[in-house]
Amino acid sequence: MMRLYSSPPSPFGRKVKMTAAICGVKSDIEIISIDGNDPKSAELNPSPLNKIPVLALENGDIIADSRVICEHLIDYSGRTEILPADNRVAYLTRAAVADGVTEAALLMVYERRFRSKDQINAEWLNRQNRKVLGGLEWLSAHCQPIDTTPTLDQITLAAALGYLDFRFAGEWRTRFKELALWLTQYQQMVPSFRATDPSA
Ligand SMILES: N[C@@H](CCC(=O)N[C@@H](CS)C(=O)NCC(=O)O)C(=O)O
Repeated sequence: MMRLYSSPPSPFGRKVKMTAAICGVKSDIEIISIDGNDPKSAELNPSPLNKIPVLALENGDIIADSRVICEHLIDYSGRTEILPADNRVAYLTRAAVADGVTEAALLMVYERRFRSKDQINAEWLNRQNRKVLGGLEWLSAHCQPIDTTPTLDQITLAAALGYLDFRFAGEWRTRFKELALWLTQYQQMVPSFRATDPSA
């Protein structure tokens, strides 16, 4: 049994959980919940960076970060259509841009969470917000309709948009209507997206 260290609100953890479900390997993975704000819980985390998600294999090896875990699960399950060999770099680039949106949004959340009110840097927040908006603009122009099985870039995009819904009250939806429609389609087609909704 593999062990996935994660937490329900983590967008990168959600991406991995959806990938595991879509690959059909969910039952091979035990989920260990980590609360990064609780030092006792964080001690359980085998990641040398103390980040989540991280996957521990039966032989004790760890796999990080979420991108590598997803690629591992796709290889392990043999579900290669989730990351097609044709145009692989284009799929990985769309996934990297969607992850970049999540990273920028996460940095905005951390700026407000870990700094006192008078330390919060508005220019830093704007800088990250421009990355979120620029990323969404680009993804809106490059996202693909979902076929029977979502691909890794689409799973990553859904995790990013789901995080914006969760932490920023879905503000992106008025400006990016096509992405909002796309996410509705994804939500209808992918049960693991609904099952991993952090606000449910
Ligand atoms: N690039 C990493 C990012 C992981 C990440 O930033 N995880 C957050 C939670 S969603 C975390 O562990 N934050 C704790 C910290 O940065 O100390 C990945 O794709 O897994």
